[in-house]
Amino acid sequence: MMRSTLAPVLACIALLTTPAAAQDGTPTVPIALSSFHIAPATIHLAAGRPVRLAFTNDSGSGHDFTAPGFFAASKIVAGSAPEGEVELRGHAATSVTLVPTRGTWRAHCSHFGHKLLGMSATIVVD
Ligand SMILES: [Cu+2]
Repeated sequence: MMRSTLAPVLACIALLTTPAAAQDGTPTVPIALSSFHIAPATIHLAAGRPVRLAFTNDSGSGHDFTAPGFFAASKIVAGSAPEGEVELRGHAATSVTLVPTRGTWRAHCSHFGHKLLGMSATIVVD
């Protein structure tokens, strides 16, 4: 458990301190969380191709991007999504680089009531 929780943290620090990760040719897909919206509502990814999901929280309150099926089916290369969730404090940003598997998954913010207020998205990998 120690290894699986520490390694992504170290990878995340490396991403934050060096711009190299953004220059390695891996395409970046921005995903913006706000109160109460996830944009884009449909996230289209290419199966088997590494992609950097760049999450931003454009609001002052906390939100998360919860997609356990999607993250479980993906090979995470950098960053982390513990228990299928990327948590962002207000105005925070983080990224997860992964290789997605073909399929269609639901994503939402698991904060109380936020999904009902509109914080859901669909991830289409083909
Ligand atoms: Cu939320």
